[in-house]
Amino acid sequence: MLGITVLVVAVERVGGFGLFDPARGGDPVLFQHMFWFYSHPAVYIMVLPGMGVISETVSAFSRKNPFGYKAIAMSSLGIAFVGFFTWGHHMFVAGQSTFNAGAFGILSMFVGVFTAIKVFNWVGTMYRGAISFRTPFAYICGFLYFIVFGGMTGVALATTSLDIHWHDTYFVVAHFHFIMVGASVMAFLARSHYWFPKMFGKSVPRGMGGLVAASLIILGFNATFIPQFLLGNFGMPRRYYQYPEHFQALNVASTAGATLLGFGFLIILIYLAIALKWGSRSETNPWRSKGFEWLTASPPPTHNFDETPTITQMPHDYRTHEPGGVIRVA
Ligand SMILES: [Cu+2]
Repeated sequence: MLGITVLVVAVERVGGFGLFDPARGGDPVLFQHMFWFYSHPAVYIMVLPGMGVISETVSAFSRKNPFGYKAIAMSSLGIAFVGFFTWGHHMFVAGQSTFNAGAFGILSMFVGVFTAIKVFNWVGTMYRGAISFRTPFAYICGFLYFIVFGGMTGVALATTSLDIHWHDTYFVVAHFHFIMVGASVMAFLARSHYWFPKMFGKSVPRGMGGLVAASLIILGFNATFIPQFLLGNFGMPRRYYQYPEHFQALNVASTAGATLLGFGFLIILIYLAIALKWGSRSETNPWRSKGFEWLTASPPPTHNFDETPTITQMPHDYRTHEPGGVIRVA
């Protein structure tokens, strides 16, 4: 879709045809349709792998089989499918009919329903699990918070009457970042800590660095984007760098939050770089995970396995007792 759109723009500009340009008899709303038909599902390119990563990580750090595994898997397919029929929610004020707006609004809310199914099952996986509070678990909690907050503001934005007020304001920017940066980056951080020993054969440091960085990132993120929800609701449009005096305080708060966020990432970079250079060697499976990737050495040799491994358990089967692990299954 993106390729076709770029091609049509090129044909219009080089050939002088009027396809999108209203001055030449084209339709600019057609450009919006083509752009959002691609750009809405594009969000899921980033957040669906994050959801998959969290499903695995929740299971590993609760030492329990994922609760409602099939529901988690099917709701991913549901999001991927319905995501192709929601693009019109970006165009509620582009002269859409009431019927179209209502249909796009309801279809968009289905994404919220599928996400809620996942959240319920992730929390169900944690329930009565033997939770280990290592750094990745902090990011799992952050992820759950951001996806719930971001998801609920998404359902609100899919409501046409509310969207007319919030359209093209900072409210949309804040909602988008809660999902894209909040949820996706939390999943990325959870899994980069989790796979760090797998990738480099070095332990993730157990010091305070992980907790301090996670707190700075989660607090900083809220301080950055909650003021933007407020600014949007007060009517500050997006993509403007000048604004009336009374928006100043909230914009400064947002910048301060972004600074905290930056320091959080800096701390992670520093302690991971130190661990890489001077850290202790990690054991083969430091998290006692049942994932198949942990059956080989860390880091894995080029050929992965010396011989074909015999798989005796499913990758999330935490029912069996392992030395040193307290396993409780609901
Ligand atoms: Cu969208």
